[in-house]
Order: sequence, then structure tokens, then C-alpha cells
Amino acid sequence: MATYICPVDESVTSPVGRRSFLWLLGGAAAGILVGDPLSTALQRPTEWLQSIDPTGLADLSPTAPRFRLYTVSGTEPKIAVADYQLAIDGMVDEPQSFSFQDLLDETRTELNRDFQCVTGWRVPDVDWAGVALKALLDRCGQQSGATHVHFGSADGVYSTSLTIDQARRDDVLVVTDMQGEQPVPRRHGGPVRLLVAPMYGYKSLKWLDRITVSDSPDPAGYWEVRGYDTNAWVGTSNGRDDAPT
Ligand SMILES: Nc1nc2c(c(=O)[nH]1)N[C@H]1C(S)=C(S)[C@@H](COP(=O)(O)O)O[C@H]1N2
Ligand SMILES: [Mo]
Repeated sequence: MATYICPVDESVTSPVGRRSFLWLLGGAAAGILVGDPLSTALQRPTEWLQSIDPTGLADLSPTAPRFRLYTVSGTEPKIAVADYQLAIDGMVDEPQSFSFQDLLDETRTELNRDFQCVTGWRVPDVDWAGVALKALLDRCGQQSGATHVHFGSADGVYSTSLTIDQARRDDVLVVTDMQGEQPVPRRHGGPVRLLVAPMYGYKSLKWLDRITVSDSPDPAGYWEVRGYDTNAWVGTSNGRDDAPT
């Protein structure tokens, strides 16, 4: 399965996409593709290309409605469901570790939401299910004075964070089921990933294995320290104007 390095310039590692794509677009547009980190300029030519392309080759384009499988670490951690553990620690009365079954035993929340990457691709009507993060924070006894929640991945590289208020929203889930599959497929960050439904995809950390409640905004997150907005609301951040998810 192809993997992509970042939310910024997937053309670097796209298996077939880059060559045929550049050829189709021509040199001028290719300059835009490489030169614009947020790929906003790319969206219009690719939408145009899809509308006229009879070959279907444009489906390789960065804005076609399908998931890209991202992993900045270059690996897809392989975690058996039976071995899975989610640690919740930091400013909680009772640090705990949740197995996959422990998560299934919590109140289940189901959501249907579009998923939008900051590079422009969007997948409509994705079915998500799991446990509201808020419920897990309460289960562990979130302490007063906590201001942030930090998330860690079993890949050892990726991270992100939310404010406490963001983390306690009803549309922020610790996901056990994605698109009708339980557990979450490995390539999508399974057995368990995060979904921050109202924010760009880089907040929805894959291979979730640690949640730390804190009164510090640092560390800010893998893409956040590389220039992406910390408050990643779809449509009102990162200089984009997508419809909210
Ligand atoms: N561990 C980890 N989580 C990650 C990423 C990553 O590279 N590593 N990429 C993020 C980005 S930028 C997006 S858009 C989504 C993509 O989710 P998908 O790979 O299931 O399509 O995962 C997010 N979570
Ligand atoms: Mo992304």
C-alpha cells in the first residue's frame, strides 16, 4: 500500500501520481504544485482537470475524494488488538491504561462526518465510532487547572494536542470503528486512532497510544511546529475556506 510523507507535498512520494500528473498539468502548473505548501492553488486546476478528464487519470489528483494514507514516520505500526493499550496520564486523579475491550465497554458514540486534509482532499460522509474523549478524561478524573491534552502515537514520531475545551467536545472521539470496520484498519491508524471531526486531518492522530492531560501548551505537535495552525478548524484556519466538517 502506498504511503505518503506529509500533508504538505504528497507529490514527493505519490507512486504514479506525480509523473502523469505533471505531464497532464504542464510545466507552469507544476511550478505551483511544488511551490505552494498549502496546495490551495492546486485545487482549481485539479478540479478543472477532473471535470474534463475522460481517462480517470485525474483520480490520482490530490483533491480526489478518497483517503490518502499518511505516515510521517514512514512506518505503519503493527499492533494486535489483544496487545493494544491506551495510556491516559498527566493531570488526572487516576492514570489508567485502556485495552481495546475496555474502550468497547465504554459508552459508544457514532458520528458521520466529512474528513478534510489541509492539502485539499476531502472524503464525504465517513462513518466513525468509538468513545468520546471527554468520557475517558472523566473516567480518569481530569484535574482542575488542566489546560491542554497531548496525544502520542505508537509510531514514536507523530503528535498533536488540543485545548481542554476542544478535547471535551462531543465530536472528538477515540475511534475504534472506521467506515464500518472494527478495529480501525492498520493503514488508517488502527487499532485505535483519534478523530477531531471539526478540524483538519492532521489533528486526527493515528496509532493513538498516549493521552496526557497537562497545564502546558508544549509540545505543540508534529505539523503545528512546522507551521500549521494549532487551532485547526476546517474552513477558518491555515488560510483555507473549506466548508466546515
Ligand atoms: N501517526 C500519524 N497520524 C497522522 C498522520 C501521520 O502522518 N502520522 N497524518 C495526519 C494527516 S495530515 C491526515 S490528513 C490524516 C490522514 O488519515 P489517513 O491516513 O487515515 O487517510 O492522518 C493524520 N494523522
Ligand atoms: Mo492532512
